[in-house]
Amino acid sequence: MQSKFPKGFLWGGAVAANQCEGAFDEDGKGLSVQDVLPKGLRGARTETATSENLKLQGIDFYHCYKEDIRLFAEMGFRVFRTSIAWSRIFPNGDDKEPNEAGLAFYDRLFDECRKYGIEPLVTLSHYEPPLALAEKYNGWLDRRCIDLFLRFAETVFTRYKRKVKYWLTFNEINALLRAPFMCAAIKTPKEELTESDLYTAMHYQLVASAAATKLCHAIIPHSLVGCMILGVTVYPLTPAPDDVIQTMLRDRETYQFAHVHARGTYPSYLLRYFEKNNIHVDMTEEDLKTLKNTVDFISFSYYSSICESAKKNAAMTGGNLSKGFVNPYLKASEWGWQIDPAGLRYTLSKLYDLYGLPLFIVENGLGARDVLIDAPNGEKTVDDTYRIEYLNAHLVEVEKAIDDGVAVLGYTAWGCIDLVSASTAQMSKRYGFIYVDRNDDGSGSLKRYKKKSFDWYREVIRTNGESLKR
Ligand code: BGP
Repeated sequence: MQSKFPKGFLWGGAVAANQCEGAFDEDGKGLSVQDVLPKGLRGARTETATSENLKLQGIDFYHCYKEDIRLFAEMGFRVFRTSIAWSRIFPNGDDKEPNEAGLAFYDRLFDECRKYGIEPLVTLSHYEPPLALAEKYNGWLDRRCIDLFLRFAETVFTRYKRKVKYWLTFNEINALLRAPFMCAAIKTPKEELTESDLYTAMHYQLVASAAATKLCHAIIPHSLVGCMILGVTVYPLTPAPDDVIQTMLRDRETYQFAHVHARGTYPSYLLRYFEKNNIHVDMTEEDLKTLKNTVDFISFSYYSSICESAKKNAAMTGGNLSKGFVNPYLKASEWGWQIDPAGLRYTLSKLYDLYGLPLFIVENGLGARDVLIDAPNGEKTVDDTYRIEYLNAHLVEVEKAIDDGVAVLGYTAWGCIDLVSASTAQMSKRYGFIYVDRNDDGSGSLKRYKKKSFDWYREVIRTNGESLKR
């Protein structure tokens, strides 16, 4: 069958600085919130960075990036999504001057990408605000974080204006309401935060996102800026109207964020929610003007779907930050994330119907326990047929959405090289086309091996999707 993927479709892979770079205190880098979260997003924070945190070393991408990008180029990547660790550039978040060694690292990294014709797609904030912002400001509960973020954004836009065209502001911005320390460096325990606190922090990030979008367009006229949403896809558990209404309400928790970014205003249901619940958000006239700087595209992560119900007595499942009810029609990954390729088509179509902006799938993939085996050429490899099946099925659904008329800019498979998991901080939850020899106890040579999916993805990219099994 002839591929429906448009010419120039941006095929590639995605990582985040804190999950792969390591070198957590090298070349002047300050600590980020991730450096004190050794058990992942649900675990408790420690007072300072401890050696049990696998992220401190990551997969040593900070030193191995040349080898890794060469492997991405071998697969034919046209885009590589990563984040700039804010604390490499502004170690305390509020430093007057940026750290030149940190800036120089990303120069080298982006140059290496461009050498192979790979477009960098850069996330400004991927769950890694400087820890000092938590200590000194209580993070994004403080309005001054908007300006500090813009100082960071302006610095990197100016520095990389000839190297980076595609930018994302906040990774999975809607996660802030559930993980305020990790997303927004808010030190106060979540149980002690009021809804006014949480929505005020969210509002500050939305204003910062819009202001950064404006700034980016001014500094890099040909740039394209996107928001990034945790694409929680929700179905009613049954056709009971109460379940359908519950699903609609749950959907709004996700879509409200895309709405502000795409339309430049708060949706009326959210403003009413504030009013009815006595939620006071520190919102100025100036802020509302700033929000009018809307994004060029919407990006999102998609791993699974969940169900909603008005009755609260069914079995629960879900991804990192998205608990819901088990869908009896779907199987799940080893970590209980239900696998639903058609849900990706559904999500793409829904977002496009609502906002009409181009979409970018910037995370998708299967976390699995891979087993290293001997390869015929004397090397080692992984027979990850299960991953190929997962990715193939999802890409076929992306193609159907494109065929339906949805504008999709590209697809970056999550964790294209094995990295440390965000939710569990495990190394053994692997997503990559490239195996990294590192274990949960920190042992391993860090050597890279191509998995079976490596050749499979190379062929998908080479044929612009034609080789997919339909
Ligand atoms: C998303 C995050 C990523 C990534 C991914 C997979 O929510 O943006 O950083 O880690 O989920 O999750 P995990 O690593 O927990 O398997």
